[in-house]
Amino acid sequence: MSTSAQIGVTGLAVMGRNLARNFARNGYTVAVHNRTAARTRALVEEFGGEGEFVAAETAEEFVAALERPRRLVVMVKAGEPTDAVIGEFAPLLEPGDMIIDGGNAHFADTRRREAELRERGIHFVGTGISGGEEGALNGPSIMPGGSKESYAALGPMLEKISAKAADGAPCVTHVGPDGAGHFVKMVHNGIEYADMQLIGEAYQLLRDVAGYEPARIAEIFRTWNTGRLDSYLIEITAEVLSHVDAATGRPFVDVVQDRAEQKGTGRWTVQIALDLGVPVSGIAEAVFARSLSGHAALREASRGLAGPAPSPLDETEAAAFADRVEQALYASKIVSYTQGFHEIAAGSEEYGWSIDLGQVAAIWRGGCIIRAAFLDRIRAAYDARPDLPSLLSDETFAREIAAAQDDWRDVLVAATRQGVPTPGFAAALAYYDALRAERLPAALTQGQRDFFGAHTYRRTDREGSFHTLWGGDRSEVTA
Ligand code: NBP
Repeated sequence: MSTSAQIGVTGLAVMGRNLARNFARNGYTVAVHNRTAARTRALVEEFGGEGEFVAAETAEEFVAALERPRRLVVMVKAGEPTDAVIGEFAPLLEPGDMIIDGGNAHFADTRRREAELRERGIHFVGTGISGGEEGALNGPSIMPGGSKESYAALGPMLEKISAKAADGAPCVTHVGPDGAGHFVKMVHNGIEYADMQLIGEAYQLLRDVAGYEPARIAEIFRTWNTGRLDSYLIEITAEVLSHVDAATGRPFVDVVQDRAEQKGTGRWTVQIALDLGVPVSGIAEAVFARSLSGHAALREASRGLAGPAPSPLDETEAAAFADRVEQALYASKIVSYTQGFHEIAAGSEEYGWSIDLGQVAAIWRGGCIIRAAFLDRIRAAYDARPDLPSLLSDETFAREIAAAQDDWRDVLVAATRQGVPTPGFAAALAYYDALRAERLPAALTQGQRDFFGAHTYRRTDREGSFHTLWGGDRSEVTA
């Protein structure tokens, strides 16, 4: 066996196979390996003509095929399979070699694995990869963590196989040490949940309030896709909505069960946000909305509950309403990204990752599921002011929300009057209003907590902690 392969991929299901082909198509010699060897043989038989592959049946053969320092990409099911594969390969590696985990690992697992392997001199590069199977083959957005040295040896190869943004920049950057890459991938997926929920709410409003059919709504999404909402998710929404079911002749969206799954990274984004104390209400509502949709029995039992009488719009009103929905969708989207970037900033602070938020926006511009023209403007906002407290503090975004807010509020009024659930739009507006509020009822909360639990409070006019003797003469004491 020659030691000629510049990179190896183990785990050749849909993602690993396509990633291996992507490396090979870009001129690299790729060692390929899979637990079940039949997959390895199938890859070489089917796609061997696309480039140079070295098929390895055993772990030893695979490692021996790699030039040093070895670059070994693991694309297996996240969780125990990843630990099993690391356990199998690490003893065969030498200091300076790299294990690149491209699966959807939890960043805490990545931190643990990185620390363990660092002890043995092996670089563990937890890498978020977005774009699904098509992206893996033709250019994903890649979010590698790990050491700077590993990026020096690996970065140029990742830059070659990654998606390219409209300005030609590769959609990959060294996100930060240890688990930073997987953390950013997790939040990417959380934002993806929120984006999809907001688009779903816009669709439901156009259907139930404006009274439009799916084909017409598809046209509206196509129009929106030529403006500031230009994005992969809006584009595919139009495709899905215009698709007609061949068996029934009905709109495809009407024959699909309305139950969505929520698992993995979307849920983790919310769990970690709770741990970090970051309000990601839009992402949380998206996870909860999917969860609610899946409670079939509960929904069935609740179907007869009272709702408002329908009040159809005429053609002119419906068209005006559709324009307002675009405003509400755009404003809510800004809030989702604001929340997601806040979580990344908080994670970066907590774990000392020094993540460049502008770079994160930049590498999401191509290849990944949330790719959008809009991300270029987020990049510009952080580039202009790296210490931006929030995207809402950026002048351009603030101005756009100011222009959208009346319509945003009107859409929520209409949704509420007509009984259309819009938890994403509503959470986004509540977040916006809470952030800009002069005073929040948290002062009352603190008073209640001091009353029942002597939890103390701080005053607006003096330093220190105070407690009121609620059960006594209600005088105030210093706590
Ligand atoms: P899967 O997540 O379905 O995993 C299948 C692969 O894991 C096969 O190669 C299988 O080998 C291998 N494997 C398992 Br399962 N247990 C193993 C073990 N104990 N030891 C060795 N190998 C084991 O594949 P995928 O959908 O290609 O995804 C790969 C990774 O990429 C996952 O972490 C996924 O979350 C992530 N990801 C997927 C997407 C996507 O769009 N699908 C996007 C982004 C990231 P076998 O052939 O011998 O059973």
